[in-house]
Amino acid sequence: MKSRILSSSPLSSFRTLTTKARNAARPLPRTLPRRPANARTLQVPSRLTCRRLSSGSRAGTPNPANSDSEQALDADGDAEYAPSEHDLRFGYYDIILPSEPVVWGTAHILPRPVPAHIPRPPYVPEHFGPGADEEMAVAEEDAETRRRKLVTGAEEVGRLRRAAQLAADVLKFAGTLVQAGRTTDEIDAAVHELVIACGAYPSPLLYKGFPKSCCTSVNNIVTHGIPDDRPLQDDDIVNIDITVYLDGFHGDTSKTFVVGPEVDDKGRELVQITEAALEAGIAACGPGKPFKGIGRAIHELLKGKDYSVSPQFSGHGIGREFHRQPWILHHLNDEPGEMQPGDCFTIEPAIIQGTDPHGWTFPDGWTVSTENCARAAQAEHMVYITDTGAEVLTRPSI
Ligand SMILES: [Co+2]
Repeated sequence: MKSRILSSSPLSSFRTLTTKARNAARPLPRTLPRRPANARTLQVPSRLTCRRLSSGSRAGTPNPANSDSEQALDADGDAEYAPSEHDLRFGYYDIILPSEPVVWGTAHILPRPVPAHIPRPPYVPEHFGPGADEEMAVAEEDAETRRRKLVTGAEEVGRLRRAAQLAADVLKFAGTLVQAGRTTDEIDAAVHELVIACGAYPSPLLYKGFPKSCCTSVNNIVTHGIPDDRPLQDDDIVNIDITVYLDGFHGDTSKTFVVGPEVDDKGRELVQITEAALEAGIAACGPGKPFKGIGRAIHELLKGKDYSVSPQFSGHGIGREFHRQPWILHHLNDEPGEMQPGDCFTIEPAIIQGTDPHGWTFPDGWTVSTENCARAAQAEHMVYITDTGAEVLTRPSI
């Protein structure tokens, strides 16, 4: 087991205790960001600090205080490190941490341009592109647009279906791009091009300021990872979350991909149980069925297993709005409400290794990691309630 020491930053001692340190430092932003004067101090969640200190005090593990010692390095600059049983609990994988130096927000990331003829959802300004700055305030959806609404009538349902189908097909395409050595930003660029070529708008782009056209969440990232220049590795898992806005409707779906042959059994099992959790949630859907049945079904599936479901993120109603009621909780809950024909919503459980589902948000304001750096996977489909059952709109057609 090798652990590469990257720098003498405050995080380097933590890195030496990860089961597998990153092979390369995350890249610096292309342009120098503005950041607050106190931006040099990264707030590492307390649990990480605890783990770092307690692990370091055990025999056989490196002492964080010595982690920058040259003596620990071999000819390649790698440090030999035998992981403890505690560290192996979640398997072998890279832990994704915020880029260094720490950058607050996403103002330094330029959005890819979208041709003027592509209709934008209402939250996106009519004109944007390179050179746009913070003054390009993004209009937030108001409470009215978040109301629960039904999608009925052949015309509307047809549009909803086409948006969902496009999202599914784009996700499938994105999956074919997942391979070691390719960066998530390259995947984002290809997704962006395809969505536009299909006459649609990539919904995440500038949604509340999100700077990319899809979300890519690697290993310990629970959700909302921002595509970047880190090359995927053979032992990564990566969730790609695609949403498109086509003909006035959003289509939203995601899946976690196993990047290469080096992904360990624990990673593969996590991906499988996440798919199973999504299917369990779908099976609980139908006209007259309670929304809380979705959370119960996922709870039953995970009961007694060493996994937990993130209570931090919910599924959502979808249609002309990206996110609206009903909010779909994936954990055990007692929310009122029943599904009715015309309801369309996502189910998108994020499943986490171990029994601690706490997450923390990176300084970019979007990326959410597990607090203890356990891996997380997510899978998402759009479900449409008909008179007789529940239809999944985001199965790929090709
Ligand atoms: Co969603």
